Amino acid sequence: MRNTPLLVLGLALSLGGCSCDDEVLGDGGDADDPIADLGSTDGGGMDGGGSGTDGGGRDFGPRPDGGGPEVCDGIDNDANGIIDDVDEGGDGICDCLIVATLGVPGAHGAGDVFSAWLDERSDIGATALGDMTLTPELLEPYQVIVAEDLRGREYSDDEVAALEAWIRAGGGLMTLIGYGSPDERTNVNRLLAPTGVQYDSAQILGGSPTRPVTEWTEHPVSEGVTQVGVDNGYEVIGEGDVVAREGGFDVLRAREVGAGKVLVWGDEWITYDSEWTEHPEYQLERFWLNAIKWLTPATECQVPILI
Ligand SMILES: [Ca+2]
Ligand SMILES: [Ca+2]
Ligand SMILES: [Ca+2]
Ligand SMILES: [Ca+2]
Repeated sequence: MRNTPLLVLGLALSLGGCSCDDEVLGDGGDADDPIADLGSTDGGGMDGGGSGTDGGGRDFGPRPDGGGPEVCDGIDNDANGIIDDVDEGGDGICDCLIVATLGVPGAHGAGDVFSAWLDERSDIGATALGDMTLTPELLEPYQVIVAEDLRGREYSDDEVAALEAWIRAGGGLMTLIGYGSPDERTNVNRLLAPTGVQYDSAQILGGSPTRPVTEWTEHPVSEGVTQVGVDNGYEVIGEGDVVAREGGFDVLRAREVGAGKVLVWGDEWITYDSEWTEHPEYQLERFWLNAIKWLTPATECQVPILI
């Protein structure tokens, strides 16, 4: 299975289909899945010490460290130094990963392969937070959050502070841009402001269909990656390490903020079906695997990438 990612992807495409119409804003509250319960009961999704205090859907019953095979319980069961490092399918995404998306998927390309791909690689799948109000309680359960199109939404000071606190406590935030809405850049820059990384104002790197980003610096996120496509993005400026450049523009910056991390990518085409299925010269799946692994806390849910 691990040798046939395209086959698996094809399956994900056909199963995941395109339930992603343009009006996705409205179903941003689509968080009535198990993760919401995890978050609201005790916020203990990332809490290894939660045994006995939860009333939620997960079994946090007492299990001494080193006491057996690794399972998703917030404890390092096999005592190898990594909590919940489970990946039974060997797909490179930790089965215990608690991940969410923010905003709405883009509409310039078809489908939402990214969500379908991610959904089937961890037990819980990706929760779509949509335009929900960001609070410490909402964010606390998640280890990784990917912000997509943030148009139509003005984030308050409290929300910006909640996201910053979540990052500093160990959360991993990845942001995308380039969806073409006038306010998306304002909104994502507002959320990113405390991290020191920002999107510049001029649109860059138009391509047809996409233009490959070909300059990659040594970084965990660039391992095995030589080309990924972009179309009409924005340069990533400010703090952090430049991981990818093209045409004289910085396209990807990575920065550690407190105990957490931010990864700021200057476009959104990496979520569109065409980039996953029509460009064998792009290492898009490897890029996403690297990104999610790097954003995940170093001692939690770290599994090998085998593709
Ligand atoms: Ca372990
Ligand atoms: Ca465990
Ligand atoms: Ca997996
Ligand atoms: Ca774009």
